[in-house]
Amino acid sequence: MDRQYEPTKVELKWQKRWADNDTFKTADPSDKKKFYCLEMFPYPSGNIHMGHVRNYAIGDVIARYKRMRGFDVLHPMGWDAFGMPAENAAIKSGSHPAKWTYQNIDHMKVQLNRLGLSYDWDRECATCSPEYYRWNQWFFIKMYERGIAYRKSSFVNWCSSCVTVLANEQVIDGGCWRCDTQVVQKELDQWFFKITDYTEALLEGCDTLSGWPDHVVAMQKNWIGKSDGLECDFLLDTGDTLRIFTTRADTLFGVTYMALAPTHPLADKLVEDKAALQSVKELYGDAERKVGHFTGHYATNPVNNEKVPVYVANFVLMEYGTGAIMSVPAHDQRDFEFAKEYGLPIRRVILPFGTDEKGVPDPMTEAMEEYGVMTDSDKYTGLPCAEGQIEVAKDIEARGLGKRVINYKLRDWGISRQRYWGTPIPMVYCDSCGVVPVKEEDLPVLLPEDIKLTSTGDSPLKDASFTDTTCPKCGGKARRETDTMDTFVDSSWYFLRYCIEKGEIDLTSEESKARIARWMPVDQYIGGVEHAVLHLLYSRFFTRVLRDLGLTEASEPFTNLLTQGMVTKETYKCPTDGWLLPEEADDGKCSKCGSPVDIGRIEKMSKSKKNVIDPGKLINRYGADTARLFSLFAAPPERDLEWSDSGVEGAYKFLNKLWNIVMECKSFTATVPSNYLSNNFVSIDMIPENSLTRKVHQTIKKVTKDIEKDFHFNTAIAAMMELANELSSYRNEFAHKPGLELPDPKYDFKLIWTPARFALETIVILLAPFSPHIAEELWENLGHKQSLLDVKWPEWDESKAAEDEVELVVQINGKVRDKTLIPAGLPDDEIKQKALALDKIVAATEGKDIRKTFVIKGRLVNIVL
Ligand code: ANZ
Ligand code: ZN
Repeated sequence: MDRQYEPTKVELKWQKRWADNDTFKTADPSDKKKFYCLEMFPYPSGNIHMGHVRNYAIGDVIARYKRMRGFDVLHPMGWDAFGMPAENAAIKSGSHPAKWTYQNIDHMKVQLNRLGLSYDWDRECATCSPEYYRWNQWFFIKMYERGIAYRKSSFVNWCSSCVTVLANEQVIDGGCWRCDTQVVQKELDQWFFKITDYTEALLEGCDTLSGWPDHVVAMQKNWIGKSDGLECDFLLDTGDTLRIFTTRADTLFGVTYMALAPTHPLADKLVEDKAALQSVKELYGDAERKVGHFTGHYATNPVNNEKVPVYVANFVLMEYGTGAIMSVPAHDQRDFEFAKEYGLPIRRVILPFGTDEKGVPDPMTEAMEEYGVMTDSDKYTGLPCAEGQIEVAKDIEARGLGKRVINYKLRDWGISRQRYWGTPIPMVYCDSCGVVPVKEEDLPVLLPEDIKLTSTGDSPLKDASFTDTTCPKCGGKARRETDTMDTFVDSSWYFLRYCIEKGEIDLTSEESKARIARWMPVDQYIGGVEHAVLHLLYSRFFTRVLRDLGLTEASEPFTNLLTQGMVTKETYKCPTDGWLLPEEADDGKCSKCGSPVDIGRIEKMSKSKKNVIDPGKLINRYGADTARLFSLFAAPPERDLEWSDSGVEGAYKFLNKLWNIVMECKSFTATVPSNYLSNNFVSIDMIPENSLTRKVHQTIKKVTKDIEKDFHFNTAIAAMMELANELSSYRNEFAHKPGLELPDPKYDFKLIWTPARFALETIVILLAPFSPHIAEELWENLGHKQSLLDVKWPEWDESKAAEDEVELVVQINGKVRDKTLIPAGLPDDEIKQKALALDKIVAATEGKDIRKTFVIKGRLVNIVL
């Protein structure tokens, strides 16, 4: 190949070679140790973006590295292919969602391959294919048989523009996450998965997730939301009892009103003004606005017999606790805001630890939610909250007015969607038999292809050609369910699908189970933190359900989780014209209106903010190896990565430099013994030791440890860059000088060039997981035939990595006074002696009292006078 580094040429050559040789095919079955490396699969929107590049580059380094470490690696990729955008695009363009989706898949697959990602495409799956969603349906029926899938009428978040139900997290500031339309509550018959059967198991499982980031585990726990509390009865003036749930029994003396969910069974009875009740219902669960309505009735507080007014309020949820609360505005912020709005009294019953009444602000400006000491609470006054809670709860229990209970925030998973492009729910409604599941042998229930989508959004599945069917039980006339499944169902088990090659599969066969048993759980999962709650929780739930169905032995799907940060970039914003492209903000002025532009706010890359970089353009200009290297070098994986043109240039320069050194040195170093020619053909001990070999050992150590410890690729790459620098000064030092001809005959050839060869080969191997194409090309140029993926990862020798001498810095009272070289690895007291014996130090300390001497990491002595 040419002297000049031409990334495109090199990359296409190796991509073809890898494909021709089936290099990334999973070794399966085999008895080596397995490593399952998985990145979250993309929605096939049409083009990959920089977030994908980053996510998949990280995964690819791990997959390649593990393979070089001797593991059988499973590294698959597929498509999260059902969902709304396909439908919307199809409505716009008049084509079919399937066509749109499969075209996008084809295109994105080319883009992913252009990055040189080591996927075994024999495991590819698209969730919209019947062979895939058939299993969604099969799981559904099994879950229905076990009571885990069930139907109930419930209020749902409804977006009238997308014509669909939204999950709570898809409602942002009261609007739809996709189109911002105001979300309303609508009552519908819906299918649910009873994830609450697994609440405790999912919570306990959190404690086994030691390979997950702490904050993600915390988010899982918070979502499950276990709380210990008290259910307590209040007597109403109507004679009914109102049971409430509280986690703060210690605040019972501070109750100034009661509140019911508008959908509470008593609400209809208590509220006369139905229109008022309806208007509270309409804002049910709205986090922004707290509204309510006085029922005209009173309740009696069991601890002090006080009569307090009863309200219906939109912030009280029917799905949690008992659907009714006692309100303590002094100590609950929601209650506080509501009390202010409706002019209700606020009564403090908790004081901060260590203060008395005079020390706290009065009137209160916000609720005091922290624990403290009970006050104004009869015989409990003076008790700390935690203790008081138990005492009050015990007494209420003893009086038969309630019981201590545990509550969870986790709700059952509503999976019905009133959309076309999803998995049909395999159920049939028969007038005589009721709700009947489709027979297993009739699966899959195919999504009809020949349909018309309209922007009015009514599902085309409502058409008779789909709905009319016969009852699986009695054979009579029946109707099919027209809802499709939430696409989170698809992504809750795709990692099991990959354990088996693509095509029609039978997950229940012994062969399939053996494959799943071999590969599960996923050893390393990598994806965006935006999926930290639902996708991961649903996957954990599904894995347990499938375990209970006997398909897998795993309870937890993902042993280790890496959540990578966002890719961000500077933005330009004009006060009148909004976000601008960089070229529209030249010299700080908006090219449209001339106003000064707000330059530099760093935002997540997004089309709407006009700060995206197209990976395709980046690759065309610099190559995939540079794109990968930059996105791995610019920040540690879990942190946000800020785009920088100079960072990309830097990565490109490094690859060029390495290319040039290898091309220059390959011929004359070819005659020296190689450590790697055929995997440790020459023993490492035969390499003469000098400063360069030491640097090589140090680099192997640093790169390996950085990869192993939290995947700190950025510092690993920095170490390789240092080695490249050292290698190039070494070359210059021993070159025949004028014109830098290599090598200078006056030096012992073997002694000088064997270490150089060792360094060249090592750096190329170390680079292989990061920038694999250039690494393979250089490796081949160094005379090797084997793909780097099958070369063993190098080992370092601790003694050869040790510095002979280190520089010791000596400080007096924090100021540097002297420096000296000392042998590496001296014990601290010898280092102290050496420091104190230095002339300058002797002079500076003479006649003074040395109070303390510290030795820090064998490199720094601080003397305190
Ligand atoms: C009185 C009280 C006083 C409360 C106080 C809190 C602080 P967690 O911890 O999240 O479980 N609550 C109970 N049921 C509710 C429902 N259906 N809808 C809305 N809010 C409800 O929250 C439990 C607390 O949330 C309960 O304790 C109750 O308010 C409220 F100083 O009762 B608390
Ligand atoms: Zn029937």
